[in-house]
Amino acid sequence: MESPPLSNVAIAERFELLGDLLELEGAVVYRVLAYRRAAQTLRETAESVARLSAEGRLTSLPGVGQTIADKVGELLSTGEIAALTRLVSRNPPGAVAVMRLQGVGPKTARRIFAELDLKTVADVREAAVAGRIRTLSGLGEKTEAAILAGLADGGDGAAPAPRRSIARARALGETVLADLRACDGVIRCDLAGSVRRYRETSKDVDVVAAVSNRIAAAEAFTAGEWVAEVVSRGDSRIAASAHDGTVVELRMVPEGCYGNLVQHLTGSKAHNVALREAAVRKKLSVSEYGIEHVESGEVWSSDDEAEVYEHLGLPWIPPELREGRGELEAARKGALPALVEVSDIRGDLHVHTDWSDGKATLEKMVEAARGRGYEYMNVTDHSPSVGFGMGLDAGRLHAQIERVRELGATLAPDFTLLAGAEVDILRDGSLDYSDELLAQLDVVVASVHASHRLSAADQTKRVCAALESPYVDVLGHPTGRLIGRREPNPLDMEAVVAKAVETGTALEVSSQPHRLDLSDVHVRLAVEAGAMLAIDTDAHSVAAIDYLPYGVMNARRGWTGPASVANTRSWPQLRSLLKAGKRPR
Ligand code: DGT
Ligand code: ZN
Repeated sequence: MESPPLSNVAIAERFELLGDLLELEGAVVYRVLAYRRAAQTLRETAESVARLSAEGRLTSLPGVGQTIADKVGELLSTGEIAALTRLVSRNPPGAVAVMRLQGVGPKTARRIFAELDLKTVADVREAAVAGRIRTLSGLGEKTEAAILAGLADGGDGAAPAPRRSIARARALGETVLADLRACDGVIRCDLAGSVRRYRETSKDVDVVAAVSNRIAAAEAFTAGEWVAEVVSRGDSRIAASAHDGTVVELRMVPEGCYGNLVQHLTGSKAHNVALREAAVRKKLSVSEYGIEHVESGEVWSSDDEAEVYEHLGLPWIPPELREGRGELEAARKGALPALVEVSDIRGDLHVHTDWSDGKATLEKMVEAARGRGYEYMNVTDHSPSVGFGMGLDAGRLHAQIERVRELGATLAPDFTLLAGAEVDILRDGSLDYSDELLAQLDVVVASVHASHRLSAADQTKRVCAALESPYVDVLGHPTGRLIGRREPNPLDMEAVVAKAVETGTALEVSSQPHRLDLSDVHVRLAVEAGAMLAIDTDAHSVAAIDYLPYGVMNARRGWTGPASVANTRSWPQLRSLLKAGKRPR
C-alpha cells in the first residue's frame, strides 16, 4: 500500500530546518527568512500542500515561489530535499536544537559545537553541567544557565505546541461542522471548548454531536477533506489532525444528554469546577452524561444546555463568560451583564485603504462596509512615521480628505463616510500630524507603532500624553501586542484607563485575530472603570471587514454591554460623545 502523503506540518518542518541550518552556517538573512516564511505558510495552509503541489498550485500561496515549490515537489516525490540532506550531513545533529533554545541563537550554538568538538544535545548538556561552556571566550554562566533551563523541561529543547488563533480554529471548526451536518446519523452538532468560548487562542478544536448513528457520524468526520491523519478512535470519541496540525476532537452522545455534554465540554475547567462544587452542596453530581441526585441515585439529563443550567438553579450563561471569573455569582444574583452583540455595531472607526498599506481602494472598502449594513465608516490611513513611505504626508492627507468628502457626498444621507487618520504616537507622546491638520478630521485614531520596549513608566506617559490631545478620539490597539509574537507593551493599564475616562477618549478593541487588543481582561478593567470602547476591524482588506465578530466576542469576554461601546451609536450620537464633537470649530 502506498504511504499517505506528508502532512503540511511535516513538510513545513523540513523548511523550518532548512532555514535554521542556513542560519547556523551564517547564510544571508533573506534566504533564511524566505524559508521560514515559506514554512509558516505551508504549516498554516488549510488545504493539503501535497495536493496543491500535485495540482501545480503551490505558488499561489503567499511566500511560496518556484524555488520553494520545486523543493516541495522534490520532497514529495523522492522523500527528501537534497539541499537539506547536505546541510544535515555537514552539521552536528544537536546543533539546531541547541540553537533554538531561548537565549542561545545560531552564532553561539555554532561556536559551542565547533570549539568544544561536540556532536549531540547530550554532549552540550554535559558540557554545561561541567561548566565548560563558560570557558569559551565571550560566553558565560548566563549562556550555560540558558542551555540548562532550555534543556530541562522538554529535554530536547522542543518548543511547546503552538496555540491556534481563534480565527483559524473557528474556520476549521466550521468546516468540520459542515461535514457532520451533511451526515444522516448526526442530529445536532456544535463547537465546544475554548473555540466556543471565543478564547483568543486554542490548543485544539472541540466538537460535540448528538448522533443516531455513531458509525456513520465517525465516518463523516474522518472522511473530511480537512483530515490529515486520524489520531485516535474510540466508541464515542474520535480525534483527527488537520493539515495544519490542529487536532479536532469529536465527542458523540445520544440526543437525550446532548445538553449535558455541550455544557461539560464548553468549559472552561474553572467554570465547571465551580459549577460542580456549588452543585455538590445541593447534593447533585454533575457530569457530561447527566446530573445525578446523590441520595436517590436518579440521573437527570437533557438535550438542551439551558435546561442544564436551569436544573442547577441558574440562568443560561453565555459561553464567553465561562472562565471562572465571577460569572456564577453574577448568575445567582441575576446580575449577568447584557452583552454587546455583533448586530449592535453601527460603523467602523478604523479602516485602511490602498492610500497607505491597505490592499483595497477606498471605494471598495466603502462598498464592503455598506454591504455589511454599517451606517458609517471612518477612513484611517497611516501617518508618515509608520515608515516604508507608506504613510500619508500632509499633502496626501489633504487630498484624501477631499476625496472622502466628495465620495461621501454621493453616499449621504444613507451612509456617512468619515475622514480620519491613524496617527502615530511618537516616542515622546506627541503626534505625527499637526493639530491644524488633525482638526480637519472627523475621528482620529492614535496608535503606537514603534518604540514598543520603553519602560512601563515611559510608555504609560507617552500614551497618556496622546490621550490628552483634544484631537485624539480613539487609542488604537492600546498595548501593541501581537498574539504569540509580541508581548503587550509594558503599560500601567489602570493609569491609561483612568486617563481615557478623564479625557473622554475611547479605547480600541481591535478585531484583528492576531491582536485582540485590548485583551478580554483589560476590556473588563476598562468597562468597570467606566471607559468607552471602540470595537474596530483595523481592516487592511475587504475580507478583514468581516473580522468584527472576533472583536465583539472579545469584548463580551470582558463583560461589555452595548452602552460601553462608542460605535453602537448612530453617527450624530457618536459625534457628540467623541472629542471631535466638542472641539471648537
Ligand atoms: P484549550 O483546548 O486549551 O484551548 O481549552 P479548552 O477549554 O478547550 O480545554 P480542553 O480542550 O482541554 O477541554 C475541553 C473542555 O472539557 C474544557 O473546556 C472543560 C472540559 N474539561 C476538560 N478537562 C476537564 C477537567 O479536568 N475538569 C472539568 N470539570 N472539565 C474539564
Ligand atoms: Zn479544547
